[in-house]
Amino acid sequence: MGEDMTQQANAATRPDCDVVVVGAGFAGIYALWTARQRGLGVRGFESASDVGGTWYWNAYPGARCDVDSYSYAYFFDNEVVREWSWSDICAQQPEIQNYLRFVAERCGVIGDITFETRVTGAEYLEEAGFWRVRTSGGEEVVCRYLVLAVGALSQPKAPGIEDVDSFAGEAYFTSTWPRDREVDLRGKRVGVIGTGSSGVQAIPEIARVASEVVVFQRTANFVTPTGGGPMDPEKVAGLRRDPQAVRQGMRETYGGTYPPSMGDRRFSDLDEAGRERELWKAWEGDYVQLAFLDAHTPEANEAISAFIRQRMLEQVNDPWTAERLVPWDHPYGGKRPCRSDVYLQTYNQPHVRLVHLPDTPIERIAPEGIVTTEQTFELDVIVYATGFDALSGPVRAMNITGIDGVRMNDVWADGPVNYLGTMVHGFPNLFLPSSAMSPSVLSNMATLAEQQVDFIFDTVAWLEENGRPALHPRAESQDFWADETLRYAKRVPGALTTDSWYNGANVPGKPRRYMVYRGGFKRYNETCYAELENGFPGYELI
Ligand code: N01
Repeated sequence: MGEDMTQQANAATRPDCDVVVVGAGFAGIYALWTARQRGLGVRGFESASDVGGTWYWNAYPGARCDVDSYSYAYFFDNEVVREWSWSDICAQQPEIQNYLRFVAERCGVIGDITFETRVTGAEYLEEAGFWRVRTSGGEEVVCRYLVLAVGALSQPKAPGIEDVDSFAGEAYFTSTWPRDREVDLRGKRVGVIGTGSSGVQAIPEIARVASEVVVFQRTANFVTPTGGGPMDPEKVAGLRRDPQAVRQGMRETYGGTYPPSMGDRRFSDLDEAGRERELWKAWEGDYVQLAFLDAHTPEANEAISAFIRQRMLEQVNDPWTAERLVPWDHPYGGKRPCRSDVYLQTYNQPHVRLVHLPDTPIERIAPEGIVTTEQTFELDVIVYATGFDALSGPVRAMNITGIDGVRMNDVWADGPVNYLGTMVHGFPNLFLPSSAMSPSVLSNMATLAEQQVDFIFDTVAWLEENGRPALHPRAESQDFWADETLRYAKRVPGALTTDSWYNGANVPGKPRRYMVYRGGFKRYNETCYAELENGFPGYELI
């Protein structure tokens, strides 16, 4: 018997544990806890040296959450809800990471995690019906269920600029900001490439200390106020009174959030003056994107987009700069909108300058700085806020093989396919929370983490109760889900026509496929549980 066959034979009788969870962010921590609660033996692996996932790595100045802290938290445990107090409606990165450590410690899962260890690949052992997981530490672990809680925004995208390594100064990515030392930008000339949410949050903080800031913008984004500030004690008390009711209630909403403020009138019912009045009310209440009950219609979206553009123009003194900071090329929501109370005003400071790349593109990086078609900008530091190979990227970065040795990367060669955003045909008992085609980044990721992990472990419980070792979705279920994802995306103004990381357009060569399910959290949750209640008709049982 060859070595591999011997290993398979051993693995057939002796998995090392029931579940392996990869990643220790929101989904990973809750998956570890849930596995333990359900009496399953579990191991976790995390490439960082601490818990936090995205909130560990993105430690750039100004990093904070622009989903409010009333919702962006766990609700599975009443005591956690009652013991933790957020300092701001838009919590900062260090606070969110502390929170995740607090929860992981309180739930006793820290000891289950092997840190500073990357899972490099996993293969399905067909005979045994188990997964063999390989790590960067050279370890191999055989398990029955594999949960890849690797996040949606954890695979940084290469900037795609020539001679990046030639720069003689310091260079940082917002997505992997140094954690082991303070980055001192005081008095330095800093160039920032990228004006997505990370750039928009980092630029004002960098401008506070740098002597000169040059922002290299390829595409302008919508920027609206954050709604941040002190938590409302009454709202907090309401959450603490019955966390389970809040948890259930959030699953009944479109976005998986504590009911957000929103307009109570329909755009289509109002005249011009009425629309303007509602837009102002919403802007001042920090919910301009939800100014109307029918905010999703193209007509309402157009009015909302125009209104935000006007408010943006008013915040920037220099007309040339103002005009270029406004997104004229896509409607609100086509790309992921940004939120900041200070970003636009940053350009009113004399040491901050915008470079509009559509006019003068970057040619290359040079030892002294950034070279555009117009001039060379001499810099001490370059900050790349250039984004991620989002949603499918983190899974594609691993080497996963399923039934018949089929590779995930081959199955996903034309873009990710799955059913209900959690499982892929040919990869039994492999679960992918926070990956493509779930409500993911267009819902509250904290609520989604709990929902997906619950669904995964409810599926596992069903298998065990019914004496079935494994399941995976039918190929036709994946076709159905791809159609559903596309059907809902088509309803969203600009979703298919705007270049964005939602559809893979930000990564050169990545197949274009809309990767977020926009049917809403409630419908998503109901569709998942309809499968379970009906004995998984959309799946093949093994
Ligand atoms: O990344 P992005 P991000 N030359 O992809 C530009 C979440 N998040 O890290 O648009 C020049 O949005 C690129 O330009 P273009 C949130 O979901 C949440 O900022 O491709 N420019 C773009 O401007 C967010 O959406 C929070 O033309 C280049 C920028 O880099 C997601 O993370 C906070 C370039 C990348 O923007 C990703 O945000 C922060 C090049 N070669 C982030 N390559 C919260 O508050 C790229 N760009 C919860």
